[in-house]
Amino acid sequence: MQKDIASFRVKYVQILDEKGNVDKKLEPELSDQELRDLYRWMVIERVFDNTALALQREGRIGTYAQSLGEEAVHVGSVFAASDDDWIFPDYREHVAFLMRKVPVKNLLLHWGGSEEGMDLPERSNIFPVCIPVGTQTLHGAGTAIAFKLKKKKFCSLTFVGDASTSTGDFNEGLNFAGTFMAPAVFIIRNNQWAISVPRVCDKPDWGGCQSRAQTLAQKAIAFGFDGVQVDGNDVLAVYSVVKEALEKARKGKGPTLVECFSYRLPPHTTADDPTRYRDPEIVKAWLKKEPLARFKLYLQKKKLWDEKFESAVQAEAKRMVDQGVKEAEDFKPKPTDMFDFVYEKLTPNLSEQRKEWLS
Ligand SMILES: Cc1ncc(C[n+]2csc(CCOP(=O)(O)OP(=O)(O)O)c2C)c(N)n1
Ligand SMILES: [Mg+2]
Repeated sequence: MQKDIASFRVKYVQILDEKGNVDKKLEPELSDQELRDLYRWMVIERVFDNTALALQREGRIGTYAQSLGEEAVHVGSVFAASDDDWIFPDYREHVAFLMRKVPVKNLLLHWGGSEEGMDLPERSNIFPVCIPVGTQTLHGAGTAIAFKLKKKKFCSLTFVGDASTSTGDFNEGLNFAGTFMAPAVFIIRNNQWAISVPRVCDKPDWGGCQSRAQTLAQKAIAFGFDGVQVDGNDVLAVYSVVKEALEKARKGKGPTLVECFSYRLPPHTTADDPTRYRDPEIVKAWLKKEPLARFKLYLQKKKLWDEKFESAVQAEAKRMVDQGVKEAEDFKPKPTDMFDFVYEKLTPNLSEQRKEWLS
């Protein structure tokens, strides 16, 4: 006897197309102020990103990972969360920190190599930048399980890249979240690259790619919960899907995996040269789909955007970022910190180096 015993479908959601046309049936109920705020945060991230890139080029911070083109994923998701929900970022969601009232100074200290930057303000409810790929999934899943055990109505919101979905930690985290029906939402920033490794396998019989799975959203099915793919360059779609996932989680209906389909426009980091492994024509085509331009067209059609608004938002972003640059550069870390906060007890050679430094 033979029969099908399981089948599944994966939904794709887009609300705003590339020309800024909206699908009226799916348009979220957001006030004019909230819509303008979504745009404002995306501009702030872009201004921060351009400034951080310039600082890196001038040797004023270290290696930096740009967020250009992924703003809708970051802003749409965090905007959908309540302030009590905890955020578990990886390393590209700069604006998530700013939306949680972490000063620009902190981010620049972190990217400048001073861990004081990740000493985050009370009540920001966001974990520090996570460089080890995928490990934050465990923190997000564990925290959601803790919220459930403590009968709190809070959720966790975890960001991972497409590469994270191949790690053991990601799969273990999702499995635990599923078994405990944890109030957890996992956001995959599928920017289609993991440094030089493409997301999709285009060779019939050999690796060199992230996963042969048709979508990354479908990975949720294996753990017994929903996976949705969203146009990651459409801030309204990201917001709506994440909002619904958080409401579902808060009602005790378990986790959701949201795959945001976007594209990494810049190099992986300032230490990467993508011209060695990808076609610049494809990058150009994706640049036309970037999230700010599309959302601006939508706001224009709703008469919520004009030059005056743009200038005010740009000026606010510049003020905020410039102040952060000044504060970060005024901060003078103690060089001895590199000895004092790595090991509990200094090894003999480090002890010697510390003495040498001080002499
Ligand atoms: C556990 C672990 N293995 C390897 C690395 C090296 N590494 C840094 S970023 C990266 C690729 C990440 O790609 P993705 O998750 O798609 O995020 P993206 O950089 O594209 O935003 C790798 C392999 C790491 N940081 N952590
Ligand atoms: Mg990636």
